[in-house]
Amino acid sequence: MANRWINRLRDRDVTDEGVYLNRRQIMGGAAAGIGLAGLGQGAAAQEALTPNDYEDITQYNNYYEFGTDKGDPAKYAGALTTSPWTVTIAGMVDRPGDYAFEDIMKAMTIEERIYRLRCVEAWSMVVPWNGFELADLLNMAGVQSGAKYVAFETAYRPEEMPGLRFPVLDWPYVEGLRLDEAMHPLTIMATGIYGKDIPNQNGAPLRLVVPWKYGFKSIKSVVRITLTDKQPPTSWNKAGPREYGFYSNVNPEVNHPRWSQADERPIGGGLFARRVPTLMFNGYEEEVAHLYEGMDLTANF
Ligand SMILES: Nc1nc2c(c(=O)[nH]1)N[C@H]1C(S)=C(S)[C@@H](COP(=O)(O)O)O[C@H]1N2
Ligand SMILES: [Mo]
Repeated sequence: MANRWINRLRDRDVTDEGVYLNRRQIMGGAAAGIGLAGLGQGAAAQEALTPNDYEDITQYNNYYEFGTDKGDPAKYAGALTTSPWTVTIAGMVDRPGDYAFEDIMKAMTIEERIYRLRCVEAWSMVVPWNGFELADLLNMAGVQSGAKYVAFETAYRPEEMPGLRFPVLDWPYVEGLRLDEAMHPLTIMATGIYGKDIPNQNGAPLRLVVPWKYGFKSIKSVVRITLTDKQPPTSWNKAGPREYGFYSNVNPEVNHPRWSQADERPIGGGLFARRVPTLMFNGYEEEVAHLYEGMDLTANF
């Protein structure tokens, strides 16, 4: 299954890939292109991933604070003021406080990670993110021993976010991870795409990316991170608890109550693009399956 996926991605337009490889050479040492070299099949699969076009990644978005159509975020998210930006780190940490985005960037190592993004709506993309490991940020704040979960919150700006007028979700958008998921080396805070600052519609100036979970876990434009000993509420789970669980790991064997999760539609493949099989943990099974050992993934969906 993994091979079919890789081959299909390689069949895509080589022009964009050529431009991209060229850019990677320009970026030199900063662009390793491989998140976890040497971690077996997952890393091998990742090396072979061909990213979607910049166009696809930045014009087809989910960011409901700016509207529910896929084109709305690109149209309206420009209104979001992303500088200055402060991330409040609170709860069970040794060094709580308001961290300026620039200070975070100075302290972090920016890497490139080419990850699959699989939306719960059954479409997918491959995105070349730039960002840093969330673990590095959490360690900077000093996680206390009793902490078990990490809660995240998106900016709440009614004057800049037209979508907040509609009660689609209980705003602000909130998400959460178990601490071991948050500390996993695949989990990043993305600050760029294709080597440029991340566009507003993709979650500027920094957004979570958890590649083995459905896209809605990857919360955008984060203003608050709270370490806690209780499982935090999450926006989609509050909106539809039977449809969206806390874990929301990509799993082709656990269907959404209203549609199959066995396969997906890669964005950028054109109108008649074939669907491709969805991979367990979105292709990151080797890296993350151990986090869920002994858990019933149907009950903990
Ligand atoms: N704050 C916020 N974060 C969000 C969303 C949102 O509506 N609001 N949508 C989520 C969903 S459903 C997906 S699939 C991804 C999409 O990320 P992208 O637009 O960068 O592809 O962002 C996630 N993060
Ligand atoms: Mo999504």
